[in-house]
Amino acid sequence: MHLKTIAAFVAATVGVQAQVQINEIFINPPSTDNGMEFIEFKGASNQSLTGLHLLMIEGDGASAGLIDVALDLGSLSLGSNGLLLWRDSSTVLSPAPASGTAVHVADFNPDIENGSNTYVIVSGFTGTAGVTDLDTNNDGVLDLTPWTSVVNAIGLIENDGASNLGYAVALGGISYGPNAGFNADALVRLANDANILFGGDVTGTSPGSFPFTEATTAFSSGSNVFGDIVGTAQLTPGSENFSAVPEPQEYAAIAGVLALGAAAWRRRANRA
Ligand SMILES: [Ca+2]
Ligand SMILES: [Ca+2]
Ligand SMILES: [Ca+2]
Ligand SMILES: [Ca+2]
Repeated sequence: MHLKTIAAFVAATVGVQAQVQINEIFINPPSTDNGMEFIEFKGASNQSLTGLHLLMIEGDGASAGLIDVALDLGSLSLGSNGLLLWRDSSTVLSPAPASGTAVHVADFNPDIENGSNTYVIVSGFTGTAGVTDLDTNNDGVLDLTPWTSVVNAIGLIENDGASNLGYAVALGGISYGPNAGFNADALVRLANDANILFGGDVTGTSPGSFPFTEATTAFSSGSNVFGDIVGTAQLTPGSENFSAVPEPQEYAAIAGVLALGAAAWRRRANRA
């Protein structure tokens, strides 16, 4: 096959939609949800979301597996900067979305549910929100998959001790929690590592800003802590997320610098 043909074949097979991610979600704003909840999507510049839905799958107790919400993304596109912000109100936001971001305003009805939930982008969805139960026996394993393919998935599992199920990992995504200290108000993919889902509690009132407040915020794939970003990291509805490095890696980097310094000192000492 000619190289150009291979490239076209790969593009057609993979599809640009494979790149769309749930980049940030404000699940549980302080006080009332209205005017503050949002979901941010990230992908290619001006990418069409034709054929895609965002599903919110219940993870709590006897309702586990129920598709609570199915947002039809089909008429939407990402902005020139690859971001789409779906928010529930047109009120002012601070910080304001980036100029290249596509902004879609439509209330979440119901509001984005707090608690254990899986958020997944699928193509070819054929289920019914409020009706279709994907986990008929509530064992954490999906029994139905009424879609053609899964594009992206994240999940939050809360720490209330009751039955809390998540489906994100089984769908190829990442799951956050449970965290012993708190249930995250918001989830953010780090700008410097999209495989790290950062979560924490935030403070603030409409129109923002919404800085993270927890000193013990952790990420999904381990017990790493980001205490040093508290006070600087905040939600970025419609603009690029913040970057952060988990503290164990910072310690490793510091240890590396110290080792280099010690080696240099030894070299100097040896010359003396
Ligand atoms: Ca909410
Ligand atoms: Ca099941
Ligand atoms: Ca069920
Ligand atoms: Ca953002």
